[in-house]
Amino acid sequence: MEQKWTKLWLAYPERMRQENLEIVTKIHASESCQGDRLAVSAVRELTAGITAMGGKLPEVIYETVCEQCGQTGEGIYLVLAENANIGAEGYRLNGTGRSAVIVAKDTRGLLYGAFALLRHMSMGETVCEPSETVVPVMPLRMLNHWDNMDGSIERGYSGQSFFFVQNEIVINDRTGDYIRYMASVGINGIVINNVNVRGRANELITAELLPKLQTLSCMMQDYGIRLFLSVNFAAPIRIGGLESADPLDPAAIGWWKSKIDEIYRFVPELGGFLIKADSEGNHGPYAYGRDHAQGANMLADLLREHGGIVIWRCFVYNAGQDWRDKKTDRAKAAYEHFVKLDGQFRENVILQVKNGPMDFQIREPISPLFGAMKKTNLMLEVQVAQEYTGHQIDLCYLIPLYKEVLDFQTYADGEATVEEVVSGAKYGNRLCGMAAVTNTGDDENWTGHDLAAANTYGYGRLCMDPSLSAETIAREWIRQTIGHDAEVERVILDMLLRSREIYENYTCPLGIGWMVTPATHYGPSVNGYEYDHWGTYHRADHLGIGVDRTSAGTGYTMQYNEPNASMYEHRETCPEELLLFFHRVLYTEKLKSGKTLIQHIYDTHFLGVEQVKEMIAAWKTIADKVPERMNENVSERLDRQLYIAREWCDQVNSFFWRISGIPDEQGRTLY
Ligand code: GCV
Repeated sequence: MEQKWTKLWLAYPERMRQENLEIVTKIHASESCQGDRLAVSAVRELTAGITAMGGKLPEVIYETVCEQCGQTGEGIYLVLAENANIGAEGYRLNGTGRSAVIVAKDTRGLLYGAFALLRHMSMGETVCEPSETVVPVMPLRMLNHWDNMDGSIERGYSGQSFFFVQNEIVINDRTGDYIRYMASVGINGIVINNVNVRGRANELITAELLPKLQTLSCMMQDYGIRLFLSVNFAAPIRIGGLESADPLDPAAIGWWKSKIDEIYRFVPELGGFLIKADSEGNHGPYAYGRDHAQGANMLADLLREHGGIVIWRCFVYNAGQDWRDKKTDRAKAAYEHFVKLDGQFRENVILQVKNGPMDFQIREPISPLFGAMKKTNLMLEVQVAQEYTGHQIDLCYLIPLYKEVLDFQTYADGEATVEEVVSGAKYGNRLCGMAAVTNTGDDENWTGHDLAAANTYGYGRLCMDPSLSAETIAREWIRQTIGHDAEVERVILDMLLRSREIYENYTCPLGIGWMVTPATHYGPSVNGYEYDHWGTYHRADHLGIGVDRTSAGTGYTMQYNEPNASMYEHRETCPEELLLFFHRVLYTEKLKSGKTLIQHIYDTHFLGVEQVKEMIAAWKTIADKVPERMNENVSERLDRQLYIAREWCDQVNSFFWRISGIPDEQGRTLY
């Protein structure tokens, strides 16, 4: 039966270089690899990849091999050397003329090395070329699915869930492929269900559904991935029949203890729980006058004996703000809820912090929590799903945004970038890393927009090695997914690398965010959130726009360490792309470019539309060089992007013209 889903970057069309064909006929693997589930996966992947790329089914020989064997022998060597001088999960890959040697001290490293070799081959290199030592930088490299058990996906833009259909867990060949694809870019933890645990999802931790989770967990374990579950803090009430989920109530604790023991009897390798508490209607410790540390620690104590962890989200805010209130600031919420608890969380608790203080807008400052929680395990949460960045209809390559976040200097205890904090480099902790709200669904191409898969791929690659540039990652993805045509690569690379700026140009100016259609979060609605209770305001009037978050305003700037606090505090030193996030600015004030604010808004919006037209024209030049299905998909998405870009441009520009009365200097049509 024909496969109904694409193979993403593991497509391996026949493109093996001639010199490789002669070499990759044998795989020599350490004897100790035999029977090891990860090593077996490494061999299976190499065998399948080589065969698909045009080689013959390679012979697999388990024998005594060492790093030096490759000097004289021929073929691929998988060397498991417990004393190798390589970090955990890492590998060394060397081409030595007639061989490629992968050395690791654990079999997960061998698996990553095998995928790396396949990547190089698929990109058109010879097996003798690669020479690299890679140790994953982020200890935890996680994906968060917001999949519901009825099959829907919260903020999903690529079809329905492939984990859940009609309130049942689905495990099939597609699940297996998904696991392979994610492991190939280094993912080592997957939360399969939505952080908003509703309906049937409450029952995931019951004896009825746990056996299937065990099957899924086993499949993931074969590829070095641990299964995690989102659980409802109110589970003792919802499924336990108790009256309270108070984290200090012995009855609730007792219920959780036997529940967690039961879960681990079925799924001994479960990674642990992801929890959204006291936010957006979810139950949490506040209901009992307890704090987040008390809530998280109660579960952590019970999970510890099973090797499990608690990942506790910091996306906590009061969603009931009065828009007239100019002192309360949602941006300050996470810091206010959590910094006072620094040092109080157990060792097996990680706090998961969204990249910005608001909610995955196209431009936000970096959350000040990364510079403030020095005695707590932290994890960075980014969104690969394009909730506010175009729903995988508009092209928006997000790796540059993630890199900005990782590179941000927090000045915690002197100096520490976000990368250093969440990789554990700064404080020497291992329970930390990155999590991404993923963008996959059961669409044939997995991600709605074919090119949105570059974000899925890139996220994993970045977790493995944040020093990779956005360009390198994009090139890798293009070569493996689409092919080696230089012109195709040039055009798509250019589209990807410009796409975030283009999206920003025609949407929300200078960090203000939130001009999206309420609820759906697609397309423009300048005032959609302005008089609502979500704490998301632009405060535009006839004179100017922006939120004063300085010490004279909401005081948000004070949550940063110096010199960041001062940098944001002053209009002159505030990075211009974030100007309206931090300052209220008059339309007539000049920006660094010499343009007035209002003219900047007009110009960037008109420009954004032109840039989408340029992308369409560029795509047309390569349309017949990419697979037909991909061309149809991307062409259709680009047309829809142009439509919505025009809507954005005309609505935003007309809004500002009407409210300010200031005409466009270039006399373009405003409505
Ligand atoms: C899963 C935003 C989204 C919600 C999401 C929430 C969260 O508010 O719009 O859909 O809920 O973030 O991250 O928990």
